[in-house]
Amino acid sequence: MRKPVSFSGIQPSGVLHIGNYLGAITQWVESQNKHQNIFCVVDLHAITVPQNPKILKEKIYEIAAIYLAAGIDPKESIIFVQSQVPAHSELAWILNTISKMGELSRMTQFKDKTNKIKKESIPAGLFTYPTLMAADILLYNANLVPVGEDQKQHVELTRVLAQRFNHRFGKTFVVPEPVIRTSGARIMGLDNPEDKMSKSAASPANYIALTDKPEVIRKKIMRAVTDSGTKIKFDKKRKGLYNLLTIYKLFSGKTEAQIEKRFKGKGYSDFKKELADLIIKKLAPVQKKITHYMKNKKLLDRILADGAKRAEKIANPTLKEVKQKIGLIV
Ligand code: ATP
Ligand code: LTN
Repeated sequence: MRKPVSFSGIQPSGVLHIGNYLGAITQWVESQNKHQNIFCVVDLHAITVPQNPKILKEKIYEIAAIYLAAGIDPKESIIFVQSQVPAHSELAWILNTISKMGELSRMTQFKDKTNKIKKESIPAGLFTYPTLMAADILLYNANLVPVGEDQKQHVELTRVLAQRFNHRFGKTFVVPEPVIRTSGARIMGLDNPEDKMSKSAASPANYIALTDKPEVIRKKIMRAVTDSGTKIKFDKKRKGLYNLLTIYKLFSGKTEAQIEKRFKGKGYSDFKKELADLIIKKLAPVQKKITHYMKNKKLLDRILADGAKRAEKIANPTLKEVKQKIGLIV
């Protein structure tokens, strides 16, 4: 039987942190034999807000390097850059013609990203961002779209557009399902355990970037917000400590009971020191691989070119069918 197709994308902007790693990337690696996975570096989405061209280029490579370093096998999965497969832009344009101003205006990400901008200055690309995301997903007839809660609304809109197109022009697209992780890790900010760890956080003290150096990791963990308690226990009410213990649990693979036993009678400082050591140790091989790929741009170029070629084999026939159905000459 054909494996379900899973499509996900990460924008090459900001820094990837251990929240993204533990909450998303490691799950994707684990699902490699269950799904046909397609991982996209969505550079055309990143430019919906101003980017420095030199930094953007490095970030595009870095996301690809992180996918690979985390263990995504480019032979099993497809890893590619969105702008290298022109079908994305073409289908996005066609989907724009069946999208409504009303539904795009209702997207909460659009509202959040534009609430401080004067209406006449809002970049049109921010407004049509979701139609490009719909194109990403629909080109591959993806069944599953693993995303964070904040992206659920965009996947819902993708479903609406797929259904609208199918209704008007005949069955063409698979209607995808969002996959939102409900159990497991939602890593919280180190400086504020009330909110999730986020790459758009105001301060770098909020997160541990996958590329943070050992001394930076140690400093950030030692300074992480906890409470005035003393016992090392998994207690959801003690949010800061609970978050650090969760990070320990995910990186160590130990059970909560094992961890509580290990730190019985020990203080926060001992625990934090061990946690920092553990993160440093677990990230070291990943970081080494990221550096390896970043120093070998030619290798990355080759992997990405191969990924784009394989992506086009799926995307181009879908685009062709779409063009035929709407009456274009192909
Ligand atoms: P931002 O906060 O700027 O929106 P982000 O750090 O949430 O960015 P995304 O690109 O939105 O990053 O998320 C990429 C993936 O990482 C998503 O699947 C999302 O669910 C996951 N993720 C992001 N932050 C966390 C977190 N703190 N804990 C667990 N998973 C996370
Ligand atoms: N908008 C998403 C990134 C993204 C995506 C996609 C995710 C672009 N296209 C297609 C899943 C499927 C974000 O900002 N996290």
